[in-house]
Amino acid sequence: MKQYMILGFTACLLLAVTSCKTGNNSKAKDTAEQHVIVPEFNADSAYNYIQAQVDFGPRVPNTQVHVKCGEYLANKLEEYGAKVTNQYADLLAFNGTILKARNIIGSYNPEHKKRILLFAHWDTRPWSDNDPDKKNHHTPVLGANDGASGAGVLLEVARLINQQAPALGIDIIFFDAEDYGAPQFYNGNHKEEYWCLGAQYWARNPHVAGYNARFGILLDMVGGKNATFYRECYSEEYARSINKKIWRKAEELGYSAFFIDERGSMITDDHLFVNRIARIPSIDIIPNIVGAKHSSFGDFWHTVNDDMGEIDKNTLKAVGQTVLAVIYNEK
Ligand code: AHN
Ligand code: ZN
Repeated sequence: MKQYMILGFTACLLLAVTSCKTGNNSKAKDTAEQHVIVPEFNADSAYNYIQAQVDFGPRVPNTQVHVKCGEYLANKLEEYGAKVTNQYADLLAFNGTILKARNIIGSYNPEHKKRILLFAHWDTRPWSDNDPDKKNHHTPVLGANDGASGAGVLLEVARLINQQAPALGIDIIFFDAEDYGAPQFYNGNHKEEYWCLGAQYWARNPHVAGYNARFGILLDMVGGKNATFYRECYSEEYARSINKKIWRKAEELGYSAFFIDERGSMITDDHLFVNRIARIPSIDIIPNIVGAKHSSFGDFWHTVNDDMGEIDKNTLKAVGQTVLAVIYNEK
């Protein structure tokens, strides 16, 4: 009897200790969840990655400059500890041209089942066909904002992930041949599907069989002066909760002047094909400039003025820091 009493007492004590321990643990976990350490996005660093791409010249597919810049981007991802996969493909453009395309994929923690996909296009447009001056229409776009900005911000994200890993696996994809859609001066038949050729190729042929991610974020033209980002409408259709997460985080961080929590327009962009073909809920951070004269993306768009003068470090910081905060807060 006495033995049983001692046994019972010990069991209670053990239970008390165990439950007490659990209590402490979950409290510690709660606190940890509230105070995830998010790295500081360095806008000077992102700016330099943009400058480096622009310094090559226009990154138009089937040119030497394009090949060289592709090497630069892949090497940087590798330098920052990503497992790099190059996807080479011959893609058919609207006019019958075969584009020697290269999607560049950098994976962090590739074995992890829970993943986030971050992407941007890295090619630039062969024509400044939205330039107010017709004589510029056949000049390639330099693409400081339209091309280099997204890749520049993501290279900075890569540098930071290499220093401190987030809880989830991350894939950074630089898509090629986004900006080879038929120019405004083209009179032949063409379809919307001639934009975003690299993303379409990857969505049909992911670098890992059966690839999936919790969500995707596309960064397109994220470096402009006085940029405002509205919730893009395909993103709302396919991934409203991700839009919500990002715009809420931006507000929390004090970036409401950049991230306007209202619906914008519907843009055919790389994320549309990642949503429709790869079925990964993905959103597009893309400018919507109210009152711009020549384009809702801003008056630099597809003109000879898309140069470093268009880039503002404050915009890079707002976008980069928001994206970082979102990915480091995923569990
Ligand atoms: C269209 O204009 C149909 N889509 C915009 C996609 C784009 C072009 N992003 C950058 N350049
Ligand atoms: Zn473009």
